[in-house]
Amino acid sequence: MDDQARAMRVFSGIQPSGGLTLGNYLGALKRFVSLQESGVESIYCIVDLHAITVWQEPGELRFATRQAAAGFMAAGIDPGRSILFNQSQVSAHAELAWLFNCVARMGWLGRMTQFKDKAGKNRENVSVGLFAYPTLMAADILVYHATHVPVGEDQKQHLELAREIAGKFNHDFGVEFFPIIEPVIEGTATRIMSLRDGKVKMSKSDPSDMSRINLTDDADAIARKIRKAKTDPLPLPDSLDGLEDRPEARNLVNIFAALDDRDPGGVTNEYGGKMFSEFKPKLADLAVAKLEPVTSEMNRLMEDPAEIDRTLGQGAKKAAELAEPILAETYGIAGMIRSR
Ligand code: AQP
Repeated sequence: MDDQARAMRVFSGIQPSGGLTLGNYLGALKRFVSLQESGVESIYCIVDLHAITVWQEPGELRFATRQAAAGFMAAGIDPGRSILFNQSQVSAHAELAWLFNCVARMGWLGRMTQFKDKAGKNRENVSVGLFAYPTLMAADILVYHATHVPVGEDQKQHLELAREIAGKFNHDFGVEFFPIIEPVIEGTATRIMSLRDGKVKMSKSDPSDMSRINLTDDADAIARKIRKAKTDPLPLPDSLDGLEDRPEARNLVNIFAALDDRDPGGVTNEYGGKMFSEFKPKLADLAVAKLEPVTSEMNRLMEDPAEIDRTLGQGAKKAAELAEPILAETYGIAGMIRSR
């Protein structure tokens, strides 16, 4: 491990607001595994407190939390080397989020595009939690003094807000306590798009199951969804320039490249001039070959939910040991008496 890796502490999370998608796998899990393999200290969290900012049926939330944990492990996260837990088991997240609610400004949160998209015209009726989502996210990261946060493109604005919150806290109290975090948004899979509309993100809560590949889909479902994925009637271009204004084609090329760990330009070099009727079956075969081992390992892990719960509990204990001293110091800086 080099000096830079030694100085890094990575934190990232995934919401158990449904089953994991190919977007979560390529945009998050696969990158988490590479960071773990490079020896960086990594903390990964299933953010159940974030998930409940929109209604979750309790039984489904429990199931989705275990399934997300199984997804992390099946993708290659080793709970012996990385910390893996669910957020609500470490109360320091919610406690620091309250302090940050008192640091962040209404105007900052009101500008968040995810809030505007999710609230839509229903602003008066969404939960206060949905509005305050980014302060909890800032707390998730900063309660560990994490330095780097690997995320997809959609989370960039929230991370900028977390930097503002850290900066304002440090400034208001005249300290250099919270680090200024670095978003890590890189690679070809930072924004995997819906299979039905190349202009919207692939999302676990999209009402159309055909818009996404779930990590629980079997080979037939994967092949069917790719076959039916929206495209255009033109052949694939032989360079990336030819993909401008062709969002669906661009998305399928990006998915191919990310699954095959290569550059999208290499994919257009190889498939330039070919029709989608030829490209899609190749993409389906590749997706099945890469995802099938993950899906079957997830299914195996899900056969023993008690073991998953034990793993999450052990992870939460390790996470709390890191978070609690940082939280205690934060309370002290803010002038709160700690007499225990
Ligand atoms: N389509 C995507 N492409 C690339 N990365 C993605 N991520 C999510 N979707 C894509 C990344 O996965 C991590 C976890 O995201 P999340 O599940 O916590 O929240 P999200 O971004 O809001 O994902 P969804 O699927 O859209 O959830 P819902 O539908 O519940 O809102 C993040 O790093 C995210 O960038």
